[in-house]
Amino acid sequence: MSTEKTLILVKPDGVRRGLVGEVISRIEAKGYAIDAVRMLQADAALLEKHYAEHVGKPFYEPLVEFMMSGPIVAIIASGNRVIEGFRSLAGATDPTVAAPGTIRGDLARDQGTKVMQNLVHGSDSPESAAREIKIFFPQ
Ligand code: IDP
Ligand code: MG
Repeated sequence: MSTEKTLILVKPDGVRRGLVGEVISRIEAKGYAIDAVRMLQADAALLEKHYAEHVGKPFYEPLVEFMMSGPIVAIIASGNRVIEGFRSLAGATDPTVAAPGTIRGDLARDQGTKVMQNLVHGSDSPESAAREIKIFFPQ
């Protein structure tokens, strides 16, 4: 059985606020391995691939603008059930109601913007993880 992998992003709000180390610490403290880390500036074409399921939704354009507003940090983490485990560490999409103890619940809040600024992304299935890892780590 090969160890499961997931694609995690620290979004521009997390990088701006100096929370890259905090996010990586929580992943490591939970016991997952950090396999790769890369800082990059996303462009519209990359984000259209990554967020293909959201193209056309009302928050899509604000999402792309937000995700291009500064550098992001892409991380591959691994461990048994890491996809589900990181989603649990991240908390609910809406930071206002994300549970305390989670990354979004502890560290993010509503900023009054059209897109929810919620610090992190985590793949939601093995298929998404494989697809997203190829987008951010093409080599
Ligand atoms: P997830 O990041 O928790 O998996 P998704 O539904 O995949 O949530 O949405 C991708 C990102 O788009 C979210 O993390 C959030 O930044 C933003 N988003 C999702 N739904 C909404 C919404 O209804 N309003 C504003 N922004 C949203
Ligand atoms: Mg998602």
